[in-house]
This record gives sequence, C-alpha cells and structure tokens, in this order.
Amino acid sequence: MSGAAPGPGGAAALAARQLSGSWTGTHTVPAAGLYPHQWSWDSAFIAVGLRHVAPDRAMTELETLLAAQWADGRVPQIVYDLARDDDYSPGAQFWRSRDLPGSPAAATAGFVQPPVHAWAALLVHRAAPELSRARGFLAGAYPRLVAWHEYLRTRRDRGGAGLAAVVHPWESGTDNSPLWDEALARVPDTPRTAIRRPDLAHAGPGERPGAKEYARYYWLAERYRDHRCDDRDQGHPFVLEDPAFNALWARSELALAEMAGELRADPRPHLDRAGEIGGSLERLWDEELGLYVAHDVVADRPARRATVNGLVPLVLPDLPRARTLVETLRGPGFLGAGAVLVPSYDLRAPDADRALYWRGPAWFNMTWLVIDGLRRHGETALAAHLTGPFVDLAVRGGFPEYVDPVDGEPHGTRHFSWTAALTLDLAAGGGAGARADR
Ligand code: 2M8
Repeated sequence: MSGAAPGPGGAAALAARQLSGSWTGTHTVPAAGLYPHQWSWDSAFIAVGLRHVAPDRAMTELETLLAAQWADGRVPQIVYDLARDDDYSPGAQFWRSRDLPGSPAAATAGFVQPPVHAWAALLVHRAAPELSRARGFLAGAYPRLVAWHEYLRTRRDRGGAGLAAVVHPWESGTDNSPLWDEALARVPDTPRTAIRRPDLAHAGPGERPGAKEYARYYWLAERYRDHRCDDRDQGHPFVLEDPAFNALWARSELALAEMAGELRADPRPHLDRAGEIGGSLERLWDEELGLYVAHDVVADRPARRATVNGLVPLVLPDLPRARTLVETLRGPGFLGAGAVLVPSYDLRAPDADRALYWRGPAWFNMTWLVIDGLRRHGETALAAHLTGPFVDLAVRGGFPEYVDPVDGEPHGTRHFSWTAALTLDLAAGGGAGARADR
C-alpha cells in the first residue's frame, strides 16, 4: 500500500469514477474481468452507492435485475451478458435457463443471492423521491420485491421453521465460508461438466476456492439445474439456513413495509413477517459463541463456526442479542485480534486464513452491514472506528474485493464495484444507518 489517503470528497470522486467505468448502460458489472455479468446482491449494494451521484442509474440497476425475475418470484444470482459468456463459468450455457418454464427473457443462473434488494430500493427512492415518483420506481419495484420475498417464504422454508434456506454456497454470497464445510463434504466431487476456471486469470489461486470446492460447487449446481431448479427436490444434499441471509430478508421486509406506506398499501403484513423472521432467527443463536450460526437442515444440526454472517443480524432494529453481538465483535476473535475491518471468520480458529476467500479476510459489504447495525444500536463510536479504515483501505487498495483485516493488504480482484459503491455511501456523508429511520 502506498500514497496518502484522500479526504472523503476525494474518496467519493474516485469511487464514482470507478463505478462509471463498470457501467454497461443497463447495470454495473462487479468487476470487468473476474465478474463480467450482473450479480444480484452486488447490484443492490451498487445501487446504494450510486444513489448519491446518479440516482437514475441506481434505479436502472435495480430495474434491470428485477426484469430478470422468474415467474416463481426468484431474483437470480446472475443475469448473463451473452457477449461475455466465455469469460465466467458456469455461464449461460450451463444453466440453459430459457429452456425452463417461468424463466425470464434474459439468460440467468437458477440460484439466488441474499435478499438485500428491497432495503436498497428504499434507500434509492429516499435519495431522489421526486425522480422516483416521476418514474414510478417504487410502484414498479414493490410488486416484484413482494413476489421475491414470497418465493423465499413459500419455496425456501425447507426446514419448516420460518427461515429461508440456501441450496448452494453461492446463494449465501459468502461462498467459501467455513459455515458450509461440513455440508459440502457430503456433496460428491464428480460433476459431469468440465470445469473451467477463467476466474484464475484474474485472482491468485490462493485467493479463490480450490479445485475440490469447485468440483462440489459444480455437482451441486448440476443437481439443482437437472431438477429444473425446482425447490422440492428432497434429495438435495445442501440445504442450510444462514443467519445473514435471513437477517437481510427481515431487514428488507421492514423496507417493504415503508414502501407500502409510500404507495398507500398496507404495511402490516410486512411488519408481521419481519417480526416472524426475526423470531425464527433466534433458533440460530449460539450462546457459547456469542453469535448466530447456520443450521444444516439435511443433518438437522447447527454449523457452529463463528463468522461475520453471525454478526449481520445487528442490522435488525429490535434485536434482543444486539449487546452480546457487539461484545463478540469487540472480542478476541474479531476486532480484538487487531482487526481494523470485520474479519469474515474468527481469527483464532486454527483454519482461519487472513488472505483466503471468505475464511478470514474482511469484505467491505459485510463491514458496511455491521456499521449499519452498530449505528442502529447506538454504537456510533465503534461505527466511526470502522468507517475511517474502510474508506482509507478501499481507496489505497484500488477498491479491492477484500483485504487482510489486520494489516489491510488488498486481495482478490481490484476495481470491485461494491467496494467503490459502499465507500461512496460512507464518504458521501452518513452512509448506512446514519439516519434512524432507515
Ligand atoms: C463471489 O461469488 C461468485 C459466485 O457468485 C464467485 O466466486 O465466482 C462472491 O463474493 C459473491 O458474494 C459475489 O456476489 C460475486 C460477484 O461479486 O463474487
């Protein structure tokens, strides 16, 4: 790392320039080389940042994604740019989504990603309410977002406990997290598809999942695709309830309630649902670890690893565990280990690695969520303590995908869009959760 850190204004300008460079006219690619298509939760975070400088683009970003919604309500993990289909794998040719009933005109993956979209759409609307109203942004987005959440409620409550399950590590967004290790170990590593790794041209092999993981990822994706992306496959070996995914669902349900109010619809069903998800989340609480863990629905047992996913429920306003989560965050596994941003995994764990994909490094979106949660629960000093290094490391590292949480060394790809977008959000004054009504 080198060079003096620019002030917040300079950081915002650099971030905005970065995002303009990755704009395609309809959406922003997460990273032009490594991730050349549109990704679901990336677009939500990107819209949160874009709203400060180009609210029209922020709206288009979300509208493009929502236009690729399936008839069953799912919002896909990836919307493919067919001109770049050879540049990322698995691609559109793997999924052949357009052969499936109820799929959209766009070619997409069959999986989903964490439901942070309604929250993002509300923030975008609030940044430019007049433009939003003139364009009918909320009126267009709301029914699609309701259908998306309805998909999660009706198709993904595989454990029957009121939580949505992920059926592949890619759906969690935290692909290589140790939370998935045990469940992934029972997935065969013998896919029929030849595995291509264009990703390794853009990031070091030590910074990406290994060959064994990829073989299992492919096998699992093949199984889901071959069952026509139908969530009733009882033999699917990977079904887990992730605390971050579900907390974001509840947070987005609260956003839907506010949207309903704006649109003169009834907010109560959304408030009730948010309360129900929040209540079910308590099932994932691990007293000994002092945070939430995942639940393996197939094995019916908890995946007891201390990860940042288990801190993300801080984004919920009425969280009974907030104080304990803050203690855990300050504790020896996370910030107490000398980390300046939130590590993705307890740094005391014998298999923690500060450089390896989702197994120790800090991601900017997860730290942003924790900052939001800290502000929401009145921990403004700790939130500020994270915000400074966030902006500094993002800019100095050239908007890296992730960083070593202790020394700030950048890793993964550079020019990563959600890093730039969330830097813009924090640098543009306030950022996540700065206002209590968010
Ligand atoms: C990473 O995931 C993709 C698969 O979706 C990959 O590893 O190829 C994750 O960090 C995920 O959270 C992110 O949405 C995606 C695109 O930035 O990259």
